[in-house]
Amino acid sequence: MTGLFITLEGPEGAGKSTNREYLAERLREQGIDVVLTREPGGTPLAERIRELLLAPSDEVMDADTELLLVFAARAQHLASVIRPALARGAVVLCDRFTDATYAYQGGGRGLSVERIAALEDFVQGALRPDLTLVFDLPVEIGLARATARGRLDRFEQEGRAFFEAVRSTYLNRAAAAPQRYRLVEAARSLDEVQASLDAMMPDLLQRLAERQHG
Ligand code: T5A
Repeated sequence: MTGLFITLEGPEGAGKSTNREYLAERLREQGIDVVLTREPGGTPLAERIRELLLAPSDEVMDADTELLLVFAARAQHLASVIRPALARGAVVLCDRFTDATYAYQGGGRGLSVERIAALEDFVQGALRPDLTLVFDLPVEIGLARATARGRLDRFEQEGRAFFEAVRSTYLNRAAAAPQRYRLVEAARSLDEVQASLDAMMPDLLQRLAERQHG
């Protein structure tokens, strides 16, 4: 694998999608092959699983069903998009990945870390992101941004305690492995957030060069 796998994480409305586009532009300016993708989703089949996960429904989805659907979509995404892109040397910028499973199904739903880790090993083998940007902001600001956009999906209909647990899971994971995670203070203006992403660019380029030249 000569590419670089970068994931963007954080609660609802943190600005992951907006800044994923921005980072992709900055990298493409340098002539880098960039693949933009997202989870759950990223392939036609995985996007169908996304619809099942996000659509509000009268039938309560069991937490284990949710966990297995997330990893089923991920298996397809890895096989069809992520692994081939990394093999040809691209930078993969992925909006959410397995940290979201630890945050939402672990922190939010209360499933055990061991159960998630077992599926992570089964589906991903040794593959983990090279770098994870955690967009952090107070829950009420993120929910206000998501709400301003319109109809809420199944996750966005959860209560505040759920999102506080999501946020603290992200922060704890980032604190436990500082070499892999970078915290981005996402409550600031978009210009300020993007200036902090610009400041990370030399590190990203160096990591990619090291990967490609051994
Ligand atoms: N999920 C996912 C799991 O439960 N387990 C898993 O394993 C995975 C992979 C996916 C859902 O699936 C769950 C988690 C999620 O609930 P999603 O739509 O992909 O849903 O994720 P969301 O976080 O809901 O996406 P959002 O679009 O709400 O959040 P983003 O991408 O963080 O935010 P973005 O960029 O779309 O911005 C939201 C709004 O805020 C504005 C933007 O213009 C936009 O209007 N904004 C700012 N405004 C002011 N200042 C800034 N700095 C701003 N940055 C963005």
